[in-house]
Amino acid sequence: MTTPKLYAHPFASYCQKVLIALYENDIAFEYRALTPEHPGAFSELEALWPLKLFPVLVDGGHTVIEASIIIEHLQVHRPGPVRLIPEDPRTALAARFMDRVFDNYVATPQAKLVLDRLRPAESRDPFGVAEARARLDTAYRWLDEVMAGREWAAGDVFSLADCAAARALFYADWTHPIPEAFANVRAYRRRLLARPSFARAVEEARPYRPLFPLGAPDRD
Ligand SMILES: N[C@@H](CCC(=O)N[C@@H](CS)C(=O)NCC(=O)O)C(=O)O
Repeated sequence: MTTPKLYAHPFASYCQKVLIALYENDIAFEYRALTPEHPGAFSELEALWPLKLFPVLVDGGHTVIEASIIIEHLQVHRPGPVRLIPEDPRTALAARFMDRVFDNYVATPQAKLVLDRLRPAESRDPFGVAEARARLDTAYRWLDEVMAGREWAAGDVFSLADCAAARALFYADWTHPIPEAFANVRAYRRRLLARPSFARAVEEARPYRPLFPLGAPDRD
């Protein structure tokens, strides 16, 4: 069996989602890091996926795109002791739903706030930024109720949804802090930071913190 290749950047939110999955099951891979030390990696990525978004996994004959689909692929082709797509179909459905929640309603508005800062001053979108902040506030409030009775996003077991949640809540709290009143969300974010797979991804990304467009806070 050949070693899969991952095109990714250590500091990128969607890449960390997949790195967590790889680390959870100790899956060996060749890291085609999209960093200046690997000048050819970006043109290889572009040849694989014209949209040039990352992560992309190349595994045998498969070019696998979209972080959630990569994690689904790993479950099928490289299963390990940690089932990130739960065996019980109802729990799997809950995991997939919460995965969508973290990508669509936490990571997406968080990215809006960051990407707006990268625009030329005259092309900024204050209305869209206000909408994104309001969406994050609503998502935090909803999540606080959901997480009141759960250790992990889909219940008792660590899953795809927690891979999505870890980096989404990590960067969302930097960007639009989670209010202290939402103690369940804050405690869940701390649990995620203590999970060895995510702790490793955070450590590997630490040198890149000066790249954070809003200025990284002096904390995890
Ligand atoms: N829906 C994609 C999103 C991937 C994505 O937005 N990746 C970011 C890095 S976290 C990216 O490629 N940014 C570069 C760009 O927008 O040109 C997924 O789930 O993998």
